[in-house]
Amino acid sequence: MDDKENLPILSNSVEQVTADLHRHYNFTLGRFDSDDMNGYMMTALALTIRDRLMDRWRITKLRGSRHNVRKVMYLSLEFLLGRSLSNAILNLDMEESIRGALADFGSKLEEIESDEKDAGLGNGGLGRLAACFMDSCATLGLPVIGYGIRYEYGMFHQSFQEGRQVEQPDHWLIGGNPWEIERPGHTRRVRFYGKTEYYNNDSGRLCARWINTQDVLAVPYDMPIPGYKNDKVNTLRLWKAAATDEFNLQEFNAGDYADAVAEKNLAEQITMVLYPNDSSENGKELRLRQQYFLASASLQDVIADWVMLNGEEFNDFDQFNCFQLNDTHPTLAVAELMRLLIDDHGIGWDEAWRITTRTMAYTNHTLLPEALEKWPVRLFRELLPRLLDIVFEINARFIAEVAHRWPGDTQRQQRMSIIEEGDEQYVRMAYLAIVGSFSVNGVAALHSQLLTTGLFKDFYELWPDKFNNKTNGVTPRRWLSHCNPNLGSLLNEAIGDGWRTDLTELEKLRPLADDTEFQKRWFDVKQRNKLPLIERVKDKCRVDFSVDSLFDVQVKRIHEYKRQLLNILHVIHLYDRITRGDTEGLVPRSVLLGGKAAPGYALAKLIIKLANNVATVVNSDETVSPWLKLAFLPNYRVTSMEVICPGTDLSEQISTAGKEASGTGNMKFMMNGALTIGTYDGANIEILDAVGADNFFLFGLRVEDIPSFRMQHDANAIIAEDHDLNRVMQLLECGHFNMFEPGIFDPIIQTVRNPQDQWMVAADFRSFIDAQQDVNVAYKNRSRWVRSSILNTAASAQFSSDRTIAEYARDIWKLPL
Ligand code: 26W
Repeated sequence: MDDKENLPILSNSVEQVTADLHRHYNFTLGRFDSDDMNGYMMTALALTIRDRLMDRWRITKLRGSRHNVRKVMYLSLEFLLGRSLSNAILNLDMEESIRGALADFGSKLEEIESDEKDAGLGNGGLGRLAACFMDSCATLGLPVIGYGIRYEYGMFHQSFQEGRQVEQPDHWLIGGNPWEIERPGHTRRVRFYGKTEYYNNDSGRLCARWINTQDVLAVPYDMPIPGYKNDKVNTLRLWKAAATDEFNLQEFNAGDYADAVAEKNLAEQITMVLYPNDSSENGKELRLRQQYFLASASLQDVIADWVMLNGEEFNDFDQFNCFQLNDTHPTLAVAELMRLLIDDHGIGWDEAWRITTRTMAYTNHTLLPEALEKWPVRLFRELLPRLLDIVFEINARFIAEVAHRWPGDTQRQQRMSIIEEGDEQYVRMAYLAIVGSFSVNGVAALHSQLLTTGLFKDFYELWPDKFNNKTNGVTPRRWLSHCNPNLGSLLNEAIGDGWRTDLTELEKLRPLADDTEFQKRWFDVKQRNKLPLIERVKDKCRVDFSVDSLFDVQVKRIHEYKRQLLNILHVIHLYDRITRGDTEGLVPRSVLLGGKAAPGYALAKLIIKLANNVATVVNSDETVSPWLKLAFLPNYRVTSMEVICPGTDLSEQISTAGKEASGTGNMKFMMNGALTIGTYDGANIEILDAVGADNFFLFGLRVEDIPSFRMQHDANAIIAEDHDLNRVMQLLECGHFNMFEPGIFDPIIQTVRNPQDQWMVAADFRSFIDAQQDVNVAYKNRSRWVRSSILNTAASAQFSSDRTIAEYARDIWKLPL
């Protein structure tokens, strides 16, 4: 076996790369001329790089599939990969040879890279985190396999019509995906509907089987995940749904051949589209089907490999396998593993439960009650009858355990039950995940603490040792090396290049923070990084940002708790000051917003409309525009952030305290030298601790202040007493930003004035404005600002996903590093 692991790896010489590029362009793709070259060139280049991944991939797989290697499966409904080309070039260290080869075609690497579509198989933070984790696992050489869904349509494309969001389908696979390898030989069969039948097996034991099912095939497509310059390539396996061949035989026989074939669509619908909700569950059956499809196909895949190596001996399955559940979305894996072990492999309940609860681990990503998944029992029973039996049995045994621990406390039993009772019964997915897992983690210190004192308090009392924190991180390869080459070169000159794999090396910047010469070079890099961002904003928004202004940026999904509205109120306040001639102490600012609203979230969409209307008024007023510009960048995605974060001065992380589980954009900005204006929430707290209060603009209520503040204050009184806020509300209420669209912003005005406003917009306004004033003061003192910027990058090491993954490996996965 060993010599197979040392096959020659293809050469990276310019000559060899040029030859491969020609071969793929002319032969693989059948291109004879150079018209319309770029799209094809991108594919040819991807295939040339993929060739070099293949040997490394095969060897990594070979080593990972030996019977004595413990491995982890990262189960996620979302992997927000963005582009792969530039990442692969960086990780394989191929830039020089590729530039050389492309020169032969008269092509530029940057142009070719821009032809690659984003793989937008995720909504936002949770999906992008999964992608950063995959990069870190490969770079740390850990045997971690990603399992997800190959959505035909990813996150929708956003554009604006009269300032309103318009959604268009994202058919990202059109033109082909050069990275994926279809593996039909590993197809699995996933069952739906039907019913449970009980029977006595040969030894007279009562057994269950799931019969009369309607089956769907799961076909895997593998994407290579290269580690950084370490010859490791991990696998992301994405499942596509396909119809079985025995579909609708009756119709076939009745002569309805065409209709029967058309019915294939029903099966194939499962993987057609990513649900674009990132904070509220809409209870659609198709979503439940997606979840089961992923869980079942992935578990069957792992078990098939296990049986091949170990036969029907599952005793130490848990010693070699661990499943990390990315939020509750893949939680059916708990019940599905029970079903596979019991029904298909003849294992008894107790042993199956021991194995399951030692292999599953669950990560929670949100405290918002409306985002907690629960499925109607009625729907569950129809779609997955055998799984529901198992969930009921898990719950019965669990409730017995609770009753044993707290005798007579029936209220607690009801509170903790996996089944929510009421007019309609529901399965509470988070509770199923907790009961079925040996580890439950939150994604930042505050968030993990709020889980144990709030949402999951009862469970924490029962099993304190299950709960732990793993603060999120982001990959420094994409979010520093790749996206900010200007800063990368400066870092290399100043502290050497060890930071690329060991981000703690950035600490070496600290002594340079006061060096005037170094400050000047740092500032120059930031100014240079603003230029491509200025270009993009001009191209997409028709707004001119000045390179000499402060770049103030908030990009993320649009949600009330993230408070884009508070940001807009600040812009209106600045507009009001400037039009009154009160520019004392101001610095010229360019405010950039970006992000998608869930298509069904009316208020979030209205916030986009408001931002666009305010932008039109602000940008067209000649007295205002030297001081203030506002732009809303359409179709914000991974690739946009790669241009945005290097050029940003000020990062807006202004969620209502206790609502943002972690945030990861905050980390990308910090790493690239932006200062944060933020609330005491999520990972902001850890960023503040790392960088120090002098280098962070903290404002707003804290979680513990909110309940008592609510009792004593109401939004209307706050507005009446705050002169500035009062003027802002007047501008909104008199229709200044919607002259020809009377009343359209009333719902927004009502939320700000609502005494029950959950998001505390009016309550935090004054504190926010004051912190923004501190920003102005700080930015005027260039040396002070640049010093802070350097210190932010210097302190960002702990927000590398390499650190996060090392902690998962050590504490949860028990993988040797
Ligand atoms: C069921 C609908 C749905 C879909 C997605 C509900 C909730 C989600 C996600 C949990 C939302 C999400 O992306 N959460 C974000 O996860 C990031 C990674 O941990 C955190 O940094 C963000 O704070 C958190 O909002």
